[in-house]
Amino acid sequence: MSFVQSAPQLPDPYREDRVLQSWLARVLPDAQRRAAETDFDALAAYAQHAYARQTNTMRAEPVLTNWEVWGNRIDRIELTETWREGPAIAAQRGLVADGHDRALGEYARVQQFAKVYLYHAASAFYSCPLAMTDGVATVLRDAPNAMLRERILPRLLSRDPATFWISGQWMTENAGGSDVGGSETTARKGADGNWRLTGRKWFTSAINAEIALALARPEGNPAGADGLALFCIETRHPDGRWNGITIDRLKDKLGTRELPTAEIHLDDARAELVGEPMHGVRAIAPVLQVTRLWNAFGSLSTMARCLALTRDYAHRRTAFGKTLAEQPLFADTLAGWEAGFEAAFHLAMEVALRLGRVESGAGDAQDAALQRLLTPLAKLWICKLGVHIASETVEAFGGIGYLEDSGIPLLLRDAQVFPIWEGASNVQALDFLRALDKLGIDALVDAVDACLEEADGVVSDMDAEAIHAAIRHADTWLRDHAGDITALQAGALRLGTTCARTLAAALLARHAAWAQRRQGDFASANSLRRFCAHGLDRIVDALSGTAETPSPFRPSP
Ligand code: MFK
Repeated sequence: MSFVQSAPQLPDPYREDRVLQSWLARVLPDAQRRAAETDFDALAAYAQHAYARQTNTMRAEPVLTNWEVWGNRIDRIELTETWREGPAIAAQRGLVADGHDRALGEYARVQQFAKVYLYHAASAFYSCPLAMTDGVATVLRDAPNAMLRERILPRLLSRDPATFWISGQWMTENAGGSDVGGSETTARKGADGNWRLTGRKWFTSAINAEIALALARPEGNPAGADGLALFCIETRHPDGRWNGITIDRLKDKLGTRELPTAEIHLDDARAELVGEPMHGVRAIAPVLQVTRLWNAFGSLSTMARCLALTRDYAHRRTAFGKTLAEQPLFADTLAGWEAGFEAAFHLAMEVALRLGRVESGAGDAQDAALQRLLTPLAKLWICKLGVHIASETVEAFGGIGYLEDSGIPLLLRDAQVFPIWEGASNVQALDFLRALDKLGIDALVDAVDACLEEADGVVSDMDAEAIHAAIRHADTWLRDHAGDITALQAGALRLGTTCARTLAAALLARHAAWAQRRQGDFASANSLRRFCAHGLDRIVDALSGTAETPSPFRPSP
């Protein structure tokens, strides 16, 4: 028998994750961490179980049956095994409930997102409806409609699988996923006082959800985003029939293939108005803020999976007389991805921390500003980084990494959804610009300064100077272009990426200093050095990348 390579094994995603362990040790109070550890361990065990199963069953997908044999329309969805397990795990482990649990105080969101991070890569994107459910709970919590608060919300926050419901979020129509102001779905108030929605929704993920929030235009309202209103739909009648919904087909997607994403028609679907019969985009914005943070954590979870498998494989695979881990270039390459991942982890966790502080009442204006500014930054940079690291992982596994049944291509295909889902990177960059217009950049500059002050004496002058220089450049660039909306928009992604990387570096510096002083651990400091060496500033020349740059596809004048 010739040589057979042993397959990579997944180490314990909780106990063996240095970055998570170290961050929790610094931030989460000991008693709270101990209390949460049963769930952390259970989610890690589930991840290992699901990984072992997934390597044997690569192609599980949901099945839509539109018609039963006698000719009745049924639109039945059969879910995959991982999806059938989803409600019990989500409810019992508090994947949504924790984030809204006032008893967890300002750390509610941190605890919740640590769980999301542990669960996502095992969830076959059951995390998608959980993200939407979390966002919808955030809206319903403050909704003027008491029925929604009293009847629906407790189900979204339930820790009992028997009563737990998930929610969809139906915004996207054929006319636009980004520009939703052109939505064509109409809302009509009947003589019985009930609202009925009619139209077509084009990307309804988790169509098996019990409820969904949907945008629709009440009859007589003006065109544009402001004329839309936000509605809550229970997808089925109490007897199980669909509530004015037909499922045309499931989308044939590059990744996320266990997630049933549908095209649907609404035909007089009964709905509840969430608040006022206008300003629907403003009303749904909190959903976007929450789901975008889930995206960042989903991408981090994928990266952690990529890195864990690659690192394990690097100790199994021998080439040219050494393991890959002993090959200087392989080790250097891997350390580069790990540094980026670690910085990204700190950025996402900072958003979770600030969100929890704001929601629990422990936060101040600085927390609120940072939460608003950092959410689109985390989404735009971390989700792109996830695609890069997943792509590098395929390469690290060589030919086997290109084969479906290694499970590695799945990581890349799934990672690619994050920069698209809930607003593409350019949409995030423009959202960041809008938030800057309202809040200014001072909160970011102050946050960087505060981190560097805490890191003083431990982090090298060179790293500190690089971080300072990058945030000052962003500040100056903004002032230099104040009022020039074309230049600001053209540079928004470069500016956003620079700010994301710089904040991430500053947060990592603060943590590295803590880990070095308190635990004698230099790992984060090493990551910081490497991350800074890759350069923080992506703004470059203000003119590059604008419409004035000559295109290679146009003939020269
Ligand atoms: C795992 C799943 C896989 C399945 C495959 C997925 C494939 C992709 C499927 C999709 O289609 S995902 C795409 C989902 N779409 C989005 O995420 C929306 C992207 N577009 C945006 O984010 C736009 O910026 C947005 C629609 C929110 C707003 O555009 P508009 O129409 O120009 O409105 P405007 O005037 O900017 O904002 C309206 C109000 O909302 C304003 O409040 P006021 O009325 O008080 O002024 C804004 O301040 C507020 N707002 C907007 N974005 C906000 C926000 N508030 C807080 N946070 C935000 N992020």
